[in-house]
Amino acid sequence: MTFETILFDVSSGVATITLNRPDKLNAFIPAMNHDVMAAIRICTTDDSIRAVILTGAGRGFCAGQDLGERAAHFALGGDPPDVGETLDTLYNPLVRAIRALKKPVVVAVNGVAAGAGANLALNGDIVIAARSAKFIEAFCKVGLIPDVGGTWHLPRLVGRSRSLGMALLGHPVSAEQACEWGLIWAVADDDALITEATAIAQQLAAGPTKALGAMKQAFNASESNTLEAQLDLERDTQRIMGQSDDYREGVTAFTEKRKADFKGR
Ligand code: T3D
Repeated sequence: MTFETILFDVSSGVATITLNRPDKLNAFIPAMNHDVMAAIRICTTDDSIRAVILTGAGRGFCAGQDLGERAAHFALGGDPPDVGETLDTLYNPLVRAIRALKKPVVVAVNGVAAGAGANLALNGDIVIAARSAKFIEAFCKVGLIPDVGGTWHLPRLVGRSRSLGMALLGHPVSAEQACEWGLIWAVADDDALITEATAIAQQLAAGPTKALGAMKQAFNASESNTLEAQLDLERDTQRIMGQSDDYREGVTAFTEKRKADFKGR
C-alpha cells in the first residue's frame, strides 16, 4: 500500500511509519491523519507485524496541526473551524488506535515535537528521542489547550507542576530534560536514533507478542482501576497467557538453557 503523506515499511516483523512532510516539519494535514490511521489498521490486522516504530522524516518529528491550512482559512474570512470536530474525527481516533494496538509502539522522536506532535509522541509505549530533539507544548502560543491526550499523559508522566509549566509557558524541553523527568524512556545520539529504536523494536518483535499486548492493556486499565480490580485483571489475563504457545516455549527454553523462540501465539 502506498501513502501520500507517510512512508510505510515492514521488515523483520517491525513496521515503520514515517511522517513525511519534512518541509513543514511533518505538521498534520487531514490526509496525514488518515494515512497514519490506515497504517495502524494494517499493523493491527497483519499478524506478521509484531512491533511498530513511529518517526519523522527530515529534521523534525512533528510540528502539530498544520497552521498554514488554518491561516489560509482565516485569511479567506472563514468562520472559526470546529476544532473539537477535528479532534473527534482526526486525532482522537489515532490516540485510541495506538493505545489499543496489541503490539508495542516505539516512537523515535528525531527532532522537534510540538503541539499535537509532542502529545502524539507521548502515546507511544517506548519513546526514545534524539539528543537534539525537543518537546514543546506549543498550544499556549495559538490560544488552545494541549490535546491528543496531553492533559492526560503529562501530569501522569511528569506531575502537575512540570506539566503545567510546559503547557502554560510553552518552553521547549530538551530530550535530556524530558528523559530526566520521566517524560520519555531514553535519549540517543542523533545519528544513532534509528539504529537504537530499530534494535528496541526488533527485540519487541521477537518477544511474546500476546503477552506484550496484554501488558499494554493491563497498564492502560491500571490508570483508572483500584488495586482490587487490577489484581483481578492480572489473574484473568495471566490465566489466558498461561495457555499460550509462547508461555510453554519460554518455560521450555529456560530449562533447556537456550533463547526462547517466541512466535507471538
Ligand atoms: O485543528 C486544530 O487546529 C486543532 C489541533 C491543534 C493541535 C496543535 O498541534 S496546535 C499547535 C500547532 N503547532 C505549533 O504551534 C507549532 C508551530 N511551529 C513552531 O512553533 C516552529 O516551527 C517549531 C518550534 C516547531 C520549529 O521551529 P524552527 O525554527 O526549527 O522551524 P521553522 O522555521 O519555524 O519551521 C520550518 C518550516 O516548517 C517553516 O516553513 P517555511 O517557512 O520554511 O516554508 C514553517 O512554517 C513550517 N512549519 C512549522 N510548524 C508548522 C509549519 N507549517 C505549518 N504548520 C505548522 N504547525
